[in-house]
Amino acid sequence: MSEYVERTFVALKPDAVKRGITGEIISQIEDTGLKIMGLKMVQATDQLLEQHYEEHVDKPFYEGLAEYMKEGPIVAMVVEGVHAVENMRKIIGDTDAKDAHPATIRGQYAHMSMDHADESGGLYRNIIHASATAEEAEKEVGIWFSEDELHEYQSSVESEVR
Ligand code: 3AN
Repeated sequence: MSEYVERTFVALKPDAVKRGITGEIISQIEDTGLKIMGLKMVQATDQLLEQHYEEHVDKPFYEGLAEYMKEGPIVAMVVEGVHAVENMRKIIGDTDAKDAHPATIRGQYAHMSMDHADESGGLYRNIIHASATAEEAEKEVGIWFSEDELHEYQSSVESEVR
């Protein structure tokens, strides 16, 4: 496999599931040609979140972040494609929805700012997560998926390239 073909972990967070916009978001990801290799609905637990957000566990916002991520189920996905990590990060947009370009998923479906959420003691909801680096992607795919939940097949886009 080409070194440029990567897998990344994507989570449609509880606010996306509750708002009923997971289908629209998945469509947008599929429209780019990126391939879904795994997809399931999961209720996050403290144990999963402590592994996933290992670098944030001691931060002041962690408690609120964990509360938000447990508000309902998430839709967890593994997405594969050429430069999938970088492509997915571009598609989702900046972490702070107020800075996210309007064409990105966070820009389309969220507007809240982290400063406002922090100041008002509210939860900061931003719709979607995608791994930031290839190393983070490998770790996160391993936390949320087992090998037998990932499906190998050739997408139409891949047949076009070859
Ligand atoms: P990303 O999810 O874009 O990689 P990270 O890793 O910096 O962003 O942060 C992980 C998650 O933690 C964010 N998606 C956001 O929900 C939450 N978060 C980060 N910083 C703050 C903050 N200052 N206040 C509230 N939530 C935050």
